[in-house]
Amino acid sequence: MKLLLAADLHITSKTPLSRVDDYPSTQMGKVRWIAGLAKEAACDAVLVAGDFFDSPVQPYPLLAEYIYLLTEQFPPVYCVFGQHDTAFRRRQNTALAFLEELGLVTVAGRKPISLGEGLYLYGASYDEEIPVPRKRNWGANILLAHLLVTDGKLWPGCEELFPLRKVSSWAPGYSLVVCGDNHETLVHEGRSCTVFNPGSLMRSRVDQREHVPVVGIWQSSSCTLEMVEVPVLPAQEVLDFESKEESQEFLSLMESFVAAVKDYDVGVDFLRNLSLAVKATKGLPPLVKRVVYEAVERCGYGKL
Ligand SMILES: [Mn+2]
Repeated sequence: MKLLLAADLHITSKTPLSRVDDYPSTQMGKVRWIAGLAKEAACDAVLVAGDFFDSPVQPYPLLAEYIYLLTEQFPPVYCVFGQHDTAFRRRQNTALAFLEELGLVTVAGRKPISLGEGLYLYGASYDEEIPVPRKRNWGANILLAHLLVTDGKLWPGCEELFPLRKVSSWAPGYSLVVCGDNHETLVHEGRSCTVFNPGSLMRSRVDQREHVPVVGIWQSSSCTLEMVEVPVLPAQEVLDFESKEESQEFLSLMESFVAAVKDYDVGVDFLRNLSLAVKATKGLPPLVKRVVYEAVERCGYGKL
């Protein structure tokens, strides 16, 4: 059996400030390319390790296009929820839950899903516990999880909860662990388990200029992973290196707004405080406003 492995698609209808192209259509092109690869490589299923969508609410036309794509072009798709797929950490009434309702994706969890050929798939969505597999036969168990796997500390003093090389301590009994959340590509092929963190499909910020998006193809009979690069345009053609969002001027404007919000003490409702602070701050640059509003929406809190 062959499985195509991906993560952090972050499907959206919005173009990030740092991109100069039509981001949603570039993104759809990549998802189409993944479907084509799955077909060409004769993959039996596609696994997506969370952050399928960039935010829990998506416009109908975008959903319609992806529904068509999943129905017509994809083999069965298994996934877990990333934090970006949830609203207030809840799954109800989200775009990914909608795809699940339609039967276009299957969400993996504690109960093993038989993929055939003696293979079992378990899942851990964001913030969920990692299931302990029932049987520990070699080559039998796959974990799909949205958790921050790390290869070295992200910052000094950072506690590494899921170190890449110590997978047998946090996910024992699996021969393949596919992770999402960390947008960098990480892979570790240990003696009994391969950990693969595909990384993000898109380069949404200038600091991702070196990132080369990849997907994996897992051959279960030999327990081998092949990484395939997703075709992309050169960073200079799609990323705006002069982007205002990246400029020192913008960062200092943002910092002074954040400092002002800290002094803005009106009640316990954070969103209300934030909204009042935005309105009360005289001369707040429109770009700062836009970034604040988008961040709130992206976190699943709706419109501020
Ligand atoms: Mn993500």
